[in-house]
Amino acid sequence: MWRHRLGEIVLDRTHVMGVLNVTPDSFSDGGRYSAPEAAIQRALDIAEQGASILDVGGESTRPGSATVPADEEWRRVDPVLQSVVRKLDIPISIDTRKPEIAAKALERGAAIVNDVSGLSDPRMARVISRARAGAVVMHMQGVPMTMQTAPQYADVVGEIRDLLAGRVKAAMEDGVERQAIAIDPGVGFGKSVEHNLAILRNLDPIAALGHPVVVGVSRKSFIARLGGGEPMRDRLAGSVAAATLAVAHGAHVIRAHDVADTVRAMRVADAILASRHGVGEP
Ligand code: HH2
Repeated sequence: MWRHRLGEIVLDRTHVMGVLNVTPDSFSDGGRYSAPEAAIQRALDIAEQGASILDVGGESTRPGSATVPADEEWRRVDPVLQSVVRKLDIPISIDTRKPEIAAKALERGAAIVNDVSGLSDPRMARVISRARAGAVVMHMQGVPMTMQTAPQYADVVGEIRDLLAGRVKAAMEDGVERQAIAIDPGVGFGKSVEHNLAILRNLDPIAALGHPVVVGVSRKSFIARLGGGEPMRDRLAGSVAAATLAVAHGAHVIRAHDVADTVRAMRVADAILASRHGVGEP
């Protein structure tokens, strides 16, 4: 169970978190949903296609990106939050690193804070605890502007696990409830292709921390690096392959752009995993 400001998500199947970037420059859908009407229609489509969470973001964190001033970030996400909050029956997560954006989004009706910096601003955990919101605590090495320059780890999975465990402990000391905290290894955030592969085939120690595990692989550049260098629109198959293996190793929530297809794929993955002790197996 993952508790958030408006209820809870039961982890009896794999959930899909649908991505809505209200940014001019996100790596895969930048500029498509900058107009509020387009963003609002996209939000409704994401819910209709079976997502369990709508993830709204107003700042790109793609490699090489710079931070966006808070007033600009709020100007992007506020119209979407205002219009969709009452129309959706799924919780909204706000994808932000800024406590002031998180606080205002929660006031508007968001239920979860998705922080790719892993609550690195000490004020963020207090914003979450005060609102009794859910949280995604993600691992990132460095900052987006430079994180892909030369990521280094002696033991990538162990270091991610230890950092996440520390951030979770600190958040709980600031009053965030244990059941409200999901964790995310941060695929592609200060990681080489080899680091991403190590995470996806060995997610189990991170899942063993006992929190819901969110994984975002959708359309990321490592998918194209491993495939045939395919453009953004052709990365669904590779994204689903990576998501499926993440689920087999303990992921509970898959963050995805292609919601309908990812939901369908996860139903099949769930059915196979649920039958693990079935016919033909000792
Ligand atoms: N990845 C991105 C953004 N937010 N949040 C979580 N919890 N996990 C992720 O893997 C993750 C995330 C990057 O993808 P996207 O939002 O499509 O791009 P951009 O940062 O350019 O807006």
